[in-house]
Amino acid sequence: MGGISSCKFSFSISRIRPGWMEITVIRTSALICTLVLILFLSSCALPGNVAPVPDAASPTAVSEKPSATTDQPVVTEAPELGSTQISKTDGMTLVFVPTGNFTMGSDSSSFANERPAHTVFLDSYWIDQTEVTNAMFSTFVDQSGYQTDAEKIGSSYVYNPDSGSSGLVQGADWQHPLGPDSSLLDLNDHPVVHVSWNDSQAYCEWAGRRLPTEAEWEKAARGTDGRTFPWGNDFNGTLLNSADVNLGAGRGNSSFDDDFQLTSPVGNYPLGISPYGALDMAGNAWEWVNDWVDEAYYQNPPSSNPGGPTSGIYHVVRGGSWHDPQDGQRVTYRGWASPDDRDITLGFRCALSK
Ligand SMILES: [Ca+2]
Ligand SMILES: [Ca+2]
Repeated sequence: MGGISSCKFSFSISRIRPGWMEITVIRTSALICTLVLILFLSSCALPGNVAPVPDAASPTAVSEKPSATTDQPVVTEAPELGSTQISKTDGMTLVFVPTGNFTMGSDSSSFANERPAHTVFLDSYWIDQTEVTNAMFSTFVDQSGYQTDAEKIGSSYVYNPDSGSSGLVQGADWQHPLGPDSSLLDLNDHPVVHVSWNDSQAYCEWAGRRLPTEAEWEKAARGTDGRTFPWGNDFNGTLLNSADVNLGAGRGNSSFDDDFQLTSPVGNYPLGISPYGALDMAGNAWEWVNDWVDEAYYQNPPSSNPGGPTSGIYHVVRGGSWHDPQDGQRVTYRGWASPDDRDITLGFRCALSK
């Protein structure tokens, strides 16, 4: 696929395209859950902070719940809504998504690839609270010697705020997000970008996790009440990093100021939290999921734990980015890209079955 310049929908920076896909319908006391999660998460891990990498003595993957009386974590036997754990490998906080049905897709979407809405059952799982950061990816590369596709190919797609267009830049990669003269200075807690599906898969495997399926991604973003955005049904440009007044070239939505032109620190918008406590599910970086693209599969998927098509040409990307306006930030919106595609909007998060 081509790069940013060849996208098929006007607001995407990359070859990410809108799609075809499924729906989610959720019901829950989502508002109450969200408020509880906000209070809990704001007391421990989130806003704008990357969870520190624990030392060797730190427990791994401990299911924790906040205590009503002491605010101290209490170990529970069985994880439940609100449970978190911290990866010993990369320090990522994971949030728990309980077993059950949700509604995937949207009958009201103008994009055929999001239709029809259908009920999907998923076993419980964990998903990263935020996108994987540059600091985390640096640890991965330091320990593994991994070289990304952008580094092997020698280029990636970068956005030019002055022109509002994007193009292939020689020497652009995850360590040089704006080109060879740029660096990760002050970007340690921003999502790693310029990473391909191949790179994302390799990271998650190193971390002892895996890429989420498309269904897992959507449930984690949406919960069970069929909402349009992680926080509810109405768009609010202060709850995420999207194409706001800072985007440049008059291309963003001047009604909102989210403080960032490009990526923002992960977890920077705690009020944009999903029903399960995940952040940046809308905006900041696009996120690779494991699934290949296959419209027939989407329109007639297994009703239980769909693992995605067995083969394909493109992989699905979800959630929109700092470069995309409101419509691309919907939880049902589907983009796609080739496994080695990469650009300054593309990142990922991982998931864990148990
Ligand atoms: Ca922005
Ligand atoms: Ca995101």
